[in-house]
Amino acid sequence: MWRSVRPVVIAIALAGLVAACGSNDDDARTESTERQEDESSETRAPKGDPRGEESDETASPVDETDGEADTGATGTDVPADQPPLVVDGILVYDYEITVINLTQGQPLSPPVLATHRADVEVWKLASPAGNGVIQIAENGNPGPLIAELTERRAAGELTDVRAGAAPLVPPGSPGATALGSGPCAAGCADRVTLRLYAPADDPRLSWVSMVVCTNDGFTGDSGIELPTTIGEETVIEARAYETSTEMNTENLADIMPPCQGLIGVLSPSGAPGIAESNPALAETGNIIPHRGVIGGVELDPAVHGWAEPVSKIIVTRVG
Ligand SMILES: [Ca+2]
Ligand SMILES: [Ca+2]
Repeated sequence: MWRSVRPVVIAIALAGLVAACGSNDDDARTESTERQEDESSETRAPKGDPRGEESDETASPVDETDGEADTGATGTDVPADQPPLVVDGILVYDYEITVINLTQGQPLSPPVLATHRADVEVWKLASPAGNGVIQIAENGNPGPLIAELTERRAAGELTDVRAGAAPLVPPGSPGATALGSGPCAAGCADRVTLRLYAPADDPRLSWVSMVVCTNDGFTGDSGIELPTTIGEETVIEARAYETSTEMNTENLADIMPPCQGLIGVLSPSGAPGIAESNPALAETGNIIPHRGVIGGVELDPAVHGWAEPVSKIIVTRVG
């Protein structure tokens, strides 16, 4: 059900996802990148978007001496004389970003991405996580973070906000094949490609995705630099972290339900799992490198464990 980038829909859909094991929602599958592009375009850059209905003739004047948007077009089909992209009065670059799950036994929740300037922060290692990041790390729920980032974007703090629509699952896992119902009814992929604008002046990306078969694990990047050369493919790997807000019980009863079906390891007790924070399991701490799956309870290090990195993104500036 992680199929729309619209926050409200996602929040509602996630609740449905929990119960989706028994549903017959034929439409609940990972849709194509094309569909994600179509749907997500509703939420982005409504004004002055050169790719939108308004032409770039409405764009603000650009300091050509500082801009790189119309230069350096080597090894790409972007014309060298392409006009600068200006969104909401800011010179931007256009990026294609593919997020890939590198694990063998962990689904990743639909990733949430935001682009921004270097002085903006979405999350930070060794600092407490905000509620939006916590809701992803504990419950795989992207809605609160999308809402938070969308609000910050409206205030001019962020340049673009995008989200995947389905879990990213290891190739060959049950989630990658037809499950008949749930978020991967027709099979999920290990990757998703999204398009984002980023500020041309020191473009940065932050993103977050839950490592689903954990208590409060996630992967992503915080304020990484994006490449500025058009057409050049850049690969950036990411490790697993935890928000230190939920104890690592490694009990499937405490872990969000899609974990079991997507990976194919069911709770011995038949517990469905839970996609809400449990106060009894709360802990207080900072974002730290994830301590990994220890084993001895219900998560199996041989199945759910991982080697770092757990994810990577492939970034290409396309305009
Ligand atoms: Ca949890
Ligand atoms: Ca923890």
